[in-house]
Amino acid sequence: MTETKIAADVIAAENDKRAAALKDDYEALGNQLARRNIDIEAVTAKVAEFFVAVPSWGVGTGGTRFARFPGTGEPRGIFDKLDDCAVINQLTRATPNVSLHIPWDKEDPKRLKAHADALGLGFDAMNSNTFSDAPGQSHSYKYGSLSHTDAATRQQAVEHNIECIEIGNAIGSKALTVWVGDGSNFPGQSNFTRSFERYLAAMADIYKALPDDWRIFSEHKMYEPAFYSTVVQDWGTNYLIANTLGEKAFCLVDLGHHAPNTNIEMIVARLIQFGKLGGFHFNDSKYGDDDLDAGSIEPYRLFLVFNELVDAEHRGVKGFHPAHMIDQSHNVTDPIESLISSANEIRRAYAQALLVDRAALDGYQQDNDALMASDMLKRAYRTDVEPILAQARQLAGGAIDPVATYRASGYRSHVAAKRPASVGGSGGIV
Ligand SMILES: [Mn+2]
Repeated sequence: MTETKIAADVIAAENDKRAAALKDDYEALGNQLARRNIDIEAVTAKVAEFFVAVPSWGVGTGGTRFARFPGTGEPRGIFDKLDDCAVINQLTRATPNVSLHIPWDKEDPKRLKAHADALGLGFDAMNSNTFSDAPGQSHSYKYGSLSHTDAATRQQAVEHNIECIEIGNAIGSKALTVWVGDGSNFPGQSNFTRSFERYLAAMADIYKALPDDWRIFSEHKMYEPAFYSTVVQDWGTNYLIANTLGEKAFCLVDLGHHAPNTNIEMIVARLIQFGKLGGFHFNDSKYGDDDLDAGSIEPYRLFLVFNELVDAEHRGVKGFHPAHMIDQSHNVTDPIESLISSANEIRRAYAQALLVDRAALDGYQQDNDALMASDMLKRAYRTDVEPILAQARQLAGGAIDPVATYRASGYRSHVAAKRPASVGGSGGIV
C-alpha cells in the first residue's frame, strides 16, 4: 500500500469542484480533434504514460551566486526530499521517478530504497558531483576533476563516479549522468587537447564499471563555472565522448546549456539520427543556464523539441528511449509548485506534438510548401490540450488542478511545523 502525503479526500473534494467543467471541455476538445481525425482517447492514453523524473535537488529552494533565500518547510535531507517528490507525483501522476545526486543524497541504499518503495517512487539516473569538494576529500576539484592535471585527483573523481553507480545499482537506477565543471578561466591556462584526452581516459575507466544494463550520460555545458573554456562545452564534443566510449554512452541535453538562440531541436534530431540521444534535463532559460521552470520562457521551443521526439517515436526509431528529467533551480516559488507546473508543461509539449499531422507535414515538406508546413506545427501548438492533461491526471488518481489542490491540502505549512528553517546552503544548480 503506497503511503500518501496528500489525503485522498482533499483530492476528491478538489476534483469534485472541477469534474463537470472538465467533462464539458474534454468533450468539446474531443469533437474538435475528431474533425482533424485525431482520437482524443489515444492521445490521453499516451500522455498518461509519459513520465518525467524529478531532481532531488529541485525540491529545496535554489539560489544564485549572490544569495539564497530559504523557503518555509524546506526538506532537511533526502528522506524529506523524497516525501516532497511523492506529493508532486501523487497530484500529477507524471513523476514516479526521482534523480538523486551524490554526495548530497548519500544515505544507506537500503533505507533509500525502502523509503521510496513506501511512497511508490523509483529512481532515474544518478548524478555525480565532482564540481565541488565534499568535506574531507583528499584532493580538491578547484582546477578540475576528470580532466585534472594530477592523476590522483582524476582517480578520486573516477572512484566517486563508480560509487554513484554502486549506490544506483542498489536502489534500482539504470543510468549515471556525468557533468563536470572542468574548464579554464584564462586563455593558455589549460591545453584543450591534453585536458580532453585526460577526460576521455577517466570516463573510459568509469565506463568499464557500468553494469551491462546501464547507460552513461555525458552532459555538456558551454560555460560556468569556468568562464573561458569548458572541457565538455557543446553537443559536438559530447557526441565525440559518447561515440568514443561505446554503445552504453549517450549525450544528455540540458536545455539551458547552449549559447543563446541555438537551434536545440536540431541538435536533438542529429543525436537521434546517430543513436546518441540519452536524455534531457528540462528547464527554460532567457540568458544562460538560468534553470527557470520548463516552458516558462519559450514554450514553443519546448514544443519543437518534443516535435522531434514524437517524430522519432512515429518513425519507430530503434532503441529510442530517452530519459526525461527536470533540472531547475526554484528561487522565488514553492519548489513543489514549480515542479508540478513544469511536469505539466513538459506533458503539454508532448501532447501538442502528438497532434501534429505528420503525413500532411511530410507532404508539405516534400512540396516545399514552407508556409503550410509551418502551419502544421502551429496548428498543433495552438491547440489548448489542458483538458487532455487534466483528464490523464484524473484517470490516474491525480488532481484535475494539482497546484490548487496542493494549496488546499496545506502540505507546506504542515511540514513547516516539523522542519526547522534552513539557512544558506548552495543553490544546487547543475
Ligand atoms: Mn543539467
